[in-house]
Amino acid sequence: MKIIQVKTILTCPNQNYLFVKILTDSGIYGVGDASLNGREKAVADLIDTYLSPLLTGRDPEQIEDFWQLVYRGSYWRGGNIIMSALCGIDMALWDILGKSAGKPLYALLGGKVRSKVLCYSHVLGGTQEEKIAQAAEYVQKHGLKVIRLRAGLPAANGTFGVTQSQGGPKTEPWNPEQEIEGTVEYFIRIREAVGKQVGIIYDLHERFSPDQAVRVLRKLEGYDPFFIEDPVAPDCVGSLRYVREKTVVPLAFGELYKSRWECLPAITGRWIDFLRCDVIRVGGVTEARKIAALAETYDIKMAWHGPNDVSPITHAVNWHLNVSEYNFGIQEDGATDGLIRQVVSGGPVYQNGYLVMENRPGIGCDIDEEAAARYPFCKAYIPICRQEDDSLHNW
Ligand code: GCO
Ligand code: MG
Repeated sequence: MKIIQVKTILTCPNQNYLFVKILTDSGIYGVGDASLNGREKAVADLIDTYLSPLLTGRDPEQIEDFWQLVYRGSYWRGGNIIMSALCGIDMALWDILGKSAGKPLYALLGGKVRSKVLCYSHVLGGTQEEKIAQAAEYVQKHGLKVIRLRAGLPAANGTFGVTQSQGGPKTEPWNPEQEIEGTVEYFIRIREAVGKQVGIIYDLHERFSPDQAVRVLRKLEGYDPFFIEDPVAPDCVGSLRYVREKTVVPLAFGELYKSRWECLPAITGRWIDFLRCDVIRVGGVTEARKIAALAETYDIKMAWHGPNDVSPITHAVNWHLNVSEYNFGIQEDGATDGLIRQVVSGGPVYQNGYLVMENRPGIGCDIDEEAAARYPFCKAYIPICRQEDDSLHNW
């Protein structure tokens, strides 16, 4: 079998996505997700200009060799643009392998060790009262066992991702002292509303400095968080260790890591309980399974990043990893309903606190190219944060 064409599909069904479709001379094709919120065109250009010519004529089964060719062979290793491009291709190659073997991706990864995937969803709401009502409804009506709260404005419509072309990034305010108080009060109110049995995750979204993060975490210790995500930013590697040493709250980290080497200090130092890498950011299935194996070696559970800004294709890949990896923890289930469902079919479905998926060869998703063309790319930025003195802060 030989690769005859590599297509990039850029589309904006309410939010920009970048897909890769690899066609072979056997008629089998594979699909992958290379979406990088706010920088989609840069990734598409890398694939179209540099990577597609390297793929044409190759045997699609040589997945590891292609991964190494892009990672090491370009000399300039890694980074978000390269790894996202690599991921779109890597996913599509695994999809082809599964389809040609007539097996779902999880079977290629060693087979199922569980039948369904525990998941959590985001409490969005508007006012605090609405959020509390929404959390209670998630649990009582929809059977969610774990819910997620978030520092700052929630990732609701238009706060990240796009509904229309933007001239520049939207600015959100950030006041750390108010946020420390607000975070703790909000967590306690949600705990009272949902009861003791429900897991509560709080994504602090890299917003706090190490000393502020410790203040928040210590105050939350008595309220049993399932885990606290990204209490600090990843730039200064030692900050996570500083926080870890001062609290007993379970910690999750990793959505901004771009390779297994970036994960290493947190894994080998046991600074975290859950590793939350994003399969697109780390270069696809090939790297994801190595990262999961490394984490398993150190008794750390996986909680793959699964926000609203990745497509059902990535949610499906997460699902295949989750059912086949021993050290599964939990899966983030960012909403993938809405217009994207017109473009991508397949992927996991929510069922009473878990994600389940039909048995199909490969990843199990397909792209409707005509539907994608109905929603053309729409330039947009991720928002930014500014403090009261106008200084820029992590969003
Ligand atoms: C999460 C993430 C996302 C990011 C988003 C940025 O935990 O789901 O923090 O909500 O903000 O992926 O594009
Ligand atoms: Mg997060």
